[in-house]
Formats: sequence, C-alpha cells, structure tokens
Amino acid sequence: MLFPPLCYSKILMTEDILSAELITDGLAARLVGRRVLYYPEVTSTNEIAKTEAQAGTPEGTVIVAGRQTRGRGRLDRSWLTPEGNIALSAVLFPDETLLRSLIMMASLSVADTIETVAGLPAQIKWPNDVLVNGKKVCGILIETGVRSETVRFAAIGIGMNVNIGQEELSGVRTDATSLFLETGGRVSRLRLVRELLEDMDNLYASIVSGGSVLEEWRDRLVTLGQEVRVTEGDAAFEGIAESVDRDGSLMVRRHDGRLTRVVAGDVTLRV
Ligand code: BT5
Repeated sequence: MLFPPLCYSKILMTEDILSAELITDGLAARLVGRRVLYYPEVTSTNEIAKTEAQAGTPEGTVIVAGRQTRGRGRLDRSWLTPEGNIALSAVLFPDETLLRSLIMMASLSVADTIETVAGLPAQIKWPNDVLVNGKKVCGILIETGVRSETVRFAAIGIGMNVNIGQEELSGVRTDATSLFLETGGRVSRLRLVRELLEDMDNLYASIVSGGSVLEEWRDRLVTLGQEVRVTEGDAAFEGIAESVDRDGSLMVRRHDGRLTRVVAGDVTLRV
C-alpha cells in the first residue's frame, strides 16, 4: 500500500514522535543527517556511532535514540537520558585541523536551535555545556577514532533535556533544567532534532571551507570574566577565566598572576 508523502507542517501538529523518516523528510541538510538511524532505546548513541563509523557508515550519519540506558559524559561520568529527552550522535570525518572547532560548532548549533525552536536565550559554559537561565540543559561529548589509515572519525554526542520535569532530574548533581521546565510547555523534539541537524550541517560546511566559528562561540560564553576552579585529576587551581585562544582553550589568570592554558576534555570547571 502506498502512503502519501509526509508533510512536515502536519507532523508539527501531531504528537512528539521521533523516527528516522520524520527526521529526514525534506531536511535541508547536505551532509549531517543524510543518513539517520533511530532507536527507541540504546546503551549510548556515541557507542553506536563509533561502531557504525568503524563499519564504514557514510560521513554525516546520525544516530538518534528515544532513551539511553548507559549515556556517558566526559571522563566516563554518566549522562541521564530518560524518555522525553534528545540523545543523538553525528559521525563526521574531520581533518585533524578541525577537531578543536567541533566543540564550538556543536555547542553553537545547540544554542541556536534552543533559541529558534523554544524561544529561550541560551549560553555556553566552556567547553561543552549549554545553559538556559544559568542551568545546564545540554551536554556534549566528542570522541574520536580511526577507521583506517586514511579515515579519522569523530562521534559528536549531544544530550538535551527537553520534555522532562524536576523529578527526572532529581538524580543529577549539576544545576540542571529542561526546556519544558523553562518554557512551561512541551517542546517538539522532532523540530529540535531537525533544526539542530540543519544548523550543524551549515556550521560544519562553513568550517570545512575555512570559515571560523570562534567569535560567535566566544560571544556566547558565560565563562569569560568569571572566577573559575579548574580540576584536572587530583590537581586543582583557581583564577579568572580571561579569554579563549584560537583553538578554544581557556586562558585562566591564576591568583599569583600566571596565565594558564586549559585544554577542553581534561578538566572540569566550577564557575
Ligand atoms: C557532558 O559531560 O555534559 C556530556 C554529555 C553528553 C551526552 C550525550 S547524549 C548522546 C551521546 N551519547 C552518550 O552516551 N553521551 C552523549 P560532562 O560535562 O562530563 O557532564 C556530566 C555531568 O552532568 C554528570 O556528572 C552529572 O552531574 C550531570 N548530568 C548527568 N545527566 C544530566 C542531564 N540529563 N542534565 C544535566 N546534567 C546531567
């Protein structure tokens, strides 16, 4: 039996259902999202993305899940993904020189998407958190690997709190929120995912062709000018987050006057 083509405006009026077909229908993305795999439940979309990348999936493949049972943050911390949230991972094959721009591209895309779809101002806490009203609404985990001598891949994992309430977030130690809590209403995950993929697609195309997202990203950082505590393993120090350098590292002026360069991925930051 033939079904009529999907109409996106009709989808918007219906329930908040996610599927690969609904996500890709008429999507403007050229690369990011040209292949979407949707699973109602997975351990971690980043794990699936890495397995897919090793198995030869095309660049731009995106794994989307309804919920994760073993979602991960940085340094193997756990990431909570109950039903109602968004968990997705995009597989890209970036040149080595672009690796540092990926976190900027991903966090900027998330912030833009939240503003466009939920109408909320969003800020970025260096290096990988997106905040609404000062609370964490999204975390990003980027992992890299190699498939062959010539192909390096990156799995860009994005977890966003969407239609969940305070109860679901009670197990989280961070000051966290969801789009539902901030807007007072449900937000379409389908619209969020589609907007996010289009945004990532545009920004990735821009950095691949030599553009920079540094300034736009820096303008959204809440961290600059703030007193921060940097922890790396057992060591910690405090200072003022003064600036970011060209590849996004944070320059922290310690209280003794020394300027220290802090590289994303190795540290946690308490603002
Ligand atoms: C992150 O790590 O913020 C990166 C999170 C990335 C999750 C995505 S979901 C799709 C993909 N698949 C995965 O398995 N992961 C990625 P980090 O900066 O280390 O923050 C982790 C900390 O955030 C935890 O220690 C908790 O305190 C807190 N946390 C956990 N779940 C949270 C949630 N849903 N909302 C806000 N904070 C949360």
